Amino acid sequence: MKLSIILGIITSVAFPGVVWALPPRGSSDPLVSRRSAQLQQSNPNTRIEELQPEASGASSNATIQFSGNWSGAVLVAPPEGEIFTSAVGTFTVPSLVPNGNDGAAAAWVGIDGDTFATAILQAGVFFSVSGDTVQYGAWYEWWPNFATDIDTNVFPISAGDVITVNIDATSNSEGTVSLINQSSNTSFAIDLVAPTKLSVLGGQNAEWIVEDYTQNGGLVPLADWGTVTFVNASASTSANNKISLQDATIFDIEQFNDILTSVTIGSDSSVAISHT
Ligand SMILES: *[C@@H]1O[C@H](CO)[C@@H](O)[C@H](O)[C@H]1NC(C)=O
Ligand SMILES: *[C@@H]1O[C@H](CO)[C@@H](O)[C@H](O)[C@H]1NC(C)=O
Ligand SMILES: *[C@@H]1O[C@H](CO)[C@@H](O)[C@H](O)[C@H]1NC(C)=O
Ligand SMILES: *[C@@H]1O[C@H](CO)[C@@H](O)[C@H](O)[C@H]1NC(C)=O
Ligand SMILES: CC(=O)N[C@H]1CO[C@H](CO)[C@@H](O)[C@@H]1O
Repeated sequence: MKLSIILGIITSVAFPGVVWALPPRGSSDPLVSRRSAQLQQSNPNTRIEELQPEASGASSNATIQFSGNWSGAVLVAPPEGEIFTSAVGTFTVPSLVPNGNDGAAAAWVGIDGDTFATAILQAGVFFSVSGDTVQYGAWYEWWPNFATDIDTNVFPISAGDVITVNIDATSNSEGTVSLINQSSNTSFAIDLVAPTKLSVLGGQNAEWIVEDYTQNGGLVPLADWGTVTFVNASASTSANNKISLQDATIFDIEQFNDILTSVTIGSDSSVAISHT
């Protein structure tokens, strides 16, 4: 489904359902409205170029950078002469608690969208808190399309579900994304095509991310998701090489000079992404 909305290079987000016009404090308007009524989009990485490694609590030799939107691990280039053709990772859906601070975020696995900024093939799970309501849902997106939410009657998501996301590019303009619920051994898969000629994949980046996504063109307030840890994470290339997270670049979300996340590469196949 292509929504015919002309996007600037960087605008909306992939997740159905949260418009974030911030009401005045004390207003009873929900900060996070029903996702299904909104246009959500996961976007390319907005890198913040200055490096502040001392602020990051680096626990490995991974390079740390800051982003307005992305926290997590990015393989920023495939081996010479190869391209990334798949990325996989497994995470447990975090349990969000209504705490008076409405917000949302999305955990996903994808190909491209960092240094290669004209396409992203991705899928994952969003989580949002609005008042007393916590919502979870799975989605997929080939940027610059908006996110498509997967019907929760078909693939319901709950806190504690162990979800494996597989992203497979079968060509630069075709791919398959799948989500597997390890808790019940059920799955959802769909074939996608590049939404435009300009959004073919480059296979230059592979990533495991928790994102501050956009809704109706504005960033959602970031929810406190605690920690999302991707495990069994790796990418594969056109030469059938399996690439670990060993040399991934770490991104932390920085907004208004505040560093909002803490990211740690725990092993060559895992990355823990915490809201701080
Ligand atoms: C970082 O790199 C140095 C030098 O290559 C190495 O001795 C050290 O073990 C590395 N540390 C980690 C945490 O990987
Ligand atoms: C995953 O499995 C658990 C346990 O059976 C179930 O509660 C949950 O709704 C399932 N989620 C999906 C997305 O199928
Ligand atoms: C999970 O489902 C797949 C496909 O339906 C099946 O082949 C596999 O045996 C199942 N695994 C378990 C542990 O039930
Ligand atoms: C990670 O992979 C190992 C080996 O295939 C498997 O035993 C384990 O269950 C996986 N972990 C998760 C959380 O899927
Ligand atoms: C694509 C997108 O939404 N980019 C946003 C990332 O975050 C910064 C602020 O931290 C916004 O200014 C960008 O618009």
